[in-house]
Amino acid sequence: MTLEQDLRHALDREQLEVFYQPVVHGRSGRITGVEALLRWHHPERGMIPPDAFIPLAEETGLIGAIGEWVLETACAQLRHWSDKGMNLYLSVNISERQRELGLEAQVVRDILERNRINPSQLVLEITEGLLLQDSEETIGWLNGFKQVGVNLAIDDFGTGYSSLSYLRRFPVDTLKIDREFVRDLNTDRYGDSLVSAIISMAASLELRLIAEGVETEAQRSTLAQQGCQFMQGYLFSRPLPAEELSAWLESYQ
Ligand code: G
Ligand code: G
Ligand code: MN
Ligand code: NA
Repeated sequence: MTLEQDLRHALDREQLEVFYQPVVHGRSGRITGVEALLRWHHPERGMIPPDAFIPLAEETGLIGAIGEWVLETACAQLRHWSDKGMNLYLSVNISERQRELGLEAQVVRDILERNRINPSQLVLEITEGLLLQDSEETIGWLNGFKQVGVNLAIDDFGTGYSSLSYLRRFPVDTLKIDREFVRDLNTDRYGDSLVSAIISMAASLELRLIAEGVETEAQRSTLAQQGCQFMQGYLFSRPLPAEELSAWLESYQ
């Protein structure tokens, strides 16, 4: 069997699982939200990370059904956490391909309504590459989500060859600093300067900022000092299955 044939059955054979990684307020350590991250438990190959099958899912169009399943599953989980009194937001990665594959604003609205989730609790993460194309179709697609009341984040910010002017044309609320920049913090002065430039740019554009890949206390404290409010990374928690994250949330603080 090829990986593609296996992927065609992954959904109905219940081999896909959504993991969750907390996003915290860097100064207080308070948890503000979770990012949904897809995993594939392959019967022979073991756990396959998304980088190894999302591109295939995009090429084959399977990302349409898989992406909707992720959104539905993660929203149902958020409802469960809300019922337990936890006030979190949920961030879900979406691919550009999902635009042609039927992920319309109305679909997202239906999923939110079914799970009684307020649209302001959902963030859709898109990659910088999508914005670089700067097409009318993309802008219209994203504006549809904004009209539903959903927030939009740019993932892996800083890795594209961007003209920053696109930030004004797209209805984004949040930037996620790619972990490459966080890794270079405290190593040389250029690393620190780049991050502080991104932080001040986000502040002046009134964008929320999240640093990804925070692994050390030194990185956390430098980011907090420079004014980056929100963080995500192994220092706080790896992405975990829902049950494990529930336990983690209950024991934390
Ligand atoms: O979990 P991990 O760090 O291995 O994820 C790697 C990348 O895979 C993420 O940065 C994200 O862009 C992508 N990814 C994870 N889950 C999903 C998903 O449900 N849909 C899409 N389109 N991409 C995802
Ligand atoms: O959506 P995005 O491409 O940002 O996906 C986040 C990816 O980064 C996930 O695959 C997750 O497993 C990974 N990740 C999350 N926190 C850390 C971290 O602190 N260090 C590293 N190296 N990877 C991380
Ligand atoms: Mn992401
Ligand atoms: Na990403």
